[in-house]
Amino acid sequence: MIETKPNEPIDRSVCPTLGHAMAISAATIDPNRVGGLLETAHAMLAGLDPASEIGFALAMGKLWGVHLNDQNGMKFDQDKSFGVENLRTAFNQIKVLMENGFGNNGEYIGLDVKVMRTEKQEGSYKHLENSLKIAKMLEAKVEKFDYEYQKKCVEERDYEALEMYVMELLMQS
Ligand SMILES: [Mn+2]
Repeated sequence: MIETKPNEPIDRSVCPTLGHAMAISAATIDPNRVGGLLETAHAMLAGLDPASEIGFALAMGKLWGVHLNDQNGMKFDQDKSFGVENLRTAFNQIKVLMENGFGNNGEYIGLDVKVMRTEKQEGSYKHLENSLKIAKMLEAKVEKFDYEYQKKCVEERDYEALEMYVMELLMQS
């Protein structure tokens, strides 16, 4: 299982995206034994949308693991709490995972998050609690998502209405 990453262990990588992982898989003697693991921040550091990476690998039958977290721009690999920087992207990741029944066959989702350096000792597990809480809140949002309305918006090419629907879904309690 290849966890793709564009920037480490040195400042460039031969396997930065899930597309690269698929290519390496195809070149092995037993491609069935090779799959990918997508980490949110790693996709963002490659300039990609993590939800699209997840969807791509799912379509290829190659998404074997997921590490959810968040990332503020093109900096070091921050491993921030899931959803705290890019809420809609976090929603899109949960949405595509749920739509494809990820986990139904024993696949797992990890929270690859780390405590902020200056957090006091007593708060040093909050990043885990917060990430799980946000993931569950976004699951509830996906369960409320109106797919019929999405279909109607796409048919009518009313993409602004669809954008606003998603934003209102996320911002309303
Ligand atoms: Mn990871």
